[in-house]
Amino acid sequence: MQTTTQKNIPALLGIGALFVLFASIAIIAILASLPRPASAHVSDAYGPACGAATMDGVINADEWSIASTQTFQMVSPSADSLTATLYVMNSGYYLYIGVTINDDEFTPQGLYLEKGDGFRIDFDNDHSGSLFALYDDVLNINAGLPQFSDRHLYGGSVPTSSGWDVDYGGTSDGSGAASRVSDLNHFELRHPVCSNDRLDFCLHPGDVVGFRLEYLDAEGDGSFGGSQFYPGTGGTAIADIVIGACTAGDLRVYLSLIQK
Ligand SMILES: [Ca+2]
Ligand SMILES: [Ca+2]
Ligand SMILES: [Ca+2]
Ligand SMILES: [Ca+2]
Repeated sequence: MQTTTQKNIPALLGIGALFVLFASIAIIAILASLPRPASAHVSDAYGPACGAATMDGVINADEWSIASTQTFQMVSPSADSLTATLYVMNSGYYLYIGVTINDDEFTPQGLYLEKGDGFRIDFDNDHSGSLFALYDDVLNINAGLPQFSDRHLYGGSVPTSSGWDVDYGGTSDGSGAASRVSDLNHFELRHPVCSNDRLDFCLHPGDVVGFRLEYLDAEGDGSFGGSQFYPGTGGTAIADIVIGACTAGDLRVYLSLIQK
């Protein structure tokens, strides 16, 4: 003869299964509602990596050994694809970016490209998944002088137009240099993680900032050799940088300044 408790077991099991079902649905709903990262692919994420480098236009293997690094083919709508290696790291004060690219010459001045070969780096400051928002940070590093320029999206008639921060009430923050090393063009720059200039991004440890590289190739005769992009050509082709909690690197930067 079954006890009352034994008789209720099937009912209890049914209630338990229903509870598990509803709990699963609730968890799935919560996960679906959480904010998702911007469109970048996980393989296009750099950092966190803590370090600092000397801005002399030479990507020295030792100084960039700690950096987050990838080698890839640039994407070009009109020219043969070049191969680039990107290095990313940060100290407590600066974000450091280095790039080498197998351009066949280093051209400091062109007819269309006033400062010759160079990278334009567009940032998606708020990690929204789209480039070219007003005041988004833009950095340029060129073969010709001045090699480094701190810029921003200023909202001109051409949506992708950038202007110098110093021409719009901002400040020039950071430095960089470029040179020809063996059969590669080397570019390196640094920019404050948070400069307090409204025309720059302000990032903190753990923050993710999106970016896109555009290489503007000046040919040896001064003509325009075309644009090359990474990770892609569109305004939503964006790779990510994760800012590290890098207090030790900051000390190294300040020490080098004190020693000068
Ligand atoms: Ca260097
Ligand atoms: Ca600035
Ligand atoms: Ca800027
Ligand atoms: Ca070139």
